[in-house]
Amino acid sequence: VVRPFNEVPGLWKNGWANLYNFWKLDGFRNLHRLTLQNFNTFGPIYREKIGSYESVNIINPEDAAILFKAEGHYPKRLKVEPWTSYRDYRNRKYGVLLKNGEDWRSNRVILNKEVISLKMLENFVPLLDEVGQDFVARVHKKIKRTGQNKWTTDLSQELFKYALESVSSVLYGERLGLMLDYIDPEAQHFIDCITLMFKTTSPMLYIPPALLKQTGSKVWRHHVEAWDGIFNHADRCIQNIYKKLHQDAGTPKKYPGVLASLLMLDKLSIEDIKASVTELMAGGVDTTSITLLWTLYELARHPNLQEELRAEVAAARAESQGDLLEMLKRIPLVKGALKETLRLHPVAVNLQRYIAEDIIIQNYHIPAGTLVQLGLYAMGRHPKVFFRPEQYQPSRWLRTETHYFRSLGFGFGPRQCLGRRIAEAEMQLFLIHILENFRVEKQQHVEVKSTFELILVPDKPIILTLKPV
Ligand code: HEM
Ligand code: 2DC
Repeated sequence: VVRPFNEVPGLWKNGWANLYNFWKLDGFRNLHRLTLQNFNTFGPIYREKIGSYESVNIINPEDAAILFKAEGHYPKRLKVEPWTSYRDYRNRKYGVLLKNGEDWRSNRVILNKEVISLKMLENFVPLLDEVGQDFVARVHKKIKRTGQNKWTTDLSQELFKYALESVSSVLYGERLGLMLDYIDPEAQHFIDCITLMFKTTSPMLYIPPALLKQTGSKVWRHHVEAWDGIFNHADRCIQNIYKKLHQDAGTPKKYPGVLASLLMLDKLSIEDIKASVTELMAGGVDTTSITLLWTLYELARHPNLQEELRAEVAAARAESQGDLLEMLKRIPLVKGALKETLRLHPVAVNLQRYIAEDIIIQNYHIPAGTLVQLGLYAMGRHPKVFFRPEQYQPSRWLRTETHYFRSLGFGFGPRQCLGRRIAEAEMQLFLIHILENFRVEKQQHVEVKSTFELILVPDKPIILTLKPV
């Protein structure tokens, strides 16, 4: 017999007391570990209330399947209030990230064709490959300058620039020039603003921003400054393309980028286009760069695996005879490595939906409208879901063991990550170029863990050494 919602285990009766405890445990930075602990305490389903943020949390792939079957026609995630508040405050439109209902769907359908359809990969890959080549050239130059035939560094800043250059080249069809020695201080400021925006979001997740605004809090002020920086720079990039499009009318010969395509298509209002392109630009920096940094870290810790990947890439290069799209079809282990990175170091600690209909999970009745969260970080490390979860093993994704609702790093269904194809191609091409050119080594034995800053980021700098192969 099905048990009622009120019997779901967990701490959900006193949200404000829970918020206080959460704060004492430094929960703002440990959300992923606290979630793991909660699953250990309460089992595969628990109910939670922190401040005014109420949720049901699940961990099993089979339960994830039930959740996503109940997401309805207009899948809705947790509303990240600091983000919507900023837009309301500055009178800016929501893009696809923050829209809901029919407004979201109609925008998303049009954006899907230009951003996530497989057809567009043909256009994106040559642009992204060029950025990858420039990254490699830049590293070779750095290595020369050290005079030691190697370069030891914290690559995160370089990867931020690589990611911004990549996503910009796809969005605008032209290069920003971030792989050069001199970089535009405005672009650097944009990068810093994104990091600050994420960092200032997490402390406000559980406290209504209206409250923070009233108290004139420092976090809210910094959050506003960060988004201002993001929007100002994106506005300039967008204006620049908009003007050019008017100057040289007529149909362009080569692919003009996502923004120009959307403008020419003329199906979304300019304000809607601007809002979503800004989100794509901002969403495309820390996500892929940090995933790549974790991947390099894992490759440095597993030299044999690194050689295996290098061999796969070499074979794929030879067999595809210059056809990059063909080459990307021949690197299953590289793709497995990226899945493995997202399993152990997911960008998003959880996926969540307000369910559209009643469901039964773990024999508990959960009413429509409830916020249900799948603990992605917890699932990736659960021994009942993944055999020897602590081991970084890209080959597990090639084997026949079930992958059913286990590879969810980009979310699921019509509301999944809009930047997924860009992110995947960008990361695969990066790894191809790195593996063809450098051996990646780590310095000493340092164990790096994750910190929650809305997305999961390394808790200390990752120092790596690159040597020409
Ligand atoms: C949404 C992960 C890169 C733009 C999401 C979601 C996840 C995610 C988990 C929520 C999906 C859901 O609720 O089902 C990632 C990961 C990335 C990545 C792991 C890289 C490793 C990117 C990039 C862009 C981007 C490069 C932009 C080019 C977006 C946008 C949404 C989104 C706009 C909101 C889509 C909507 O609400 O309709 N991403 N992302 N992401 N991501 Fe990404
Ligand atoms: C963070 O409890 C933890 O892709 C919260 O590219 C629930 C939550 C809600 C929304 C998630 C967020 C978490 C993590 C970061 C995500 C975000 C939705 C989109 C965003 C997953 C899991 C991200 C990084 C986007 C960011 C786009 C940019 C314009 C801000």
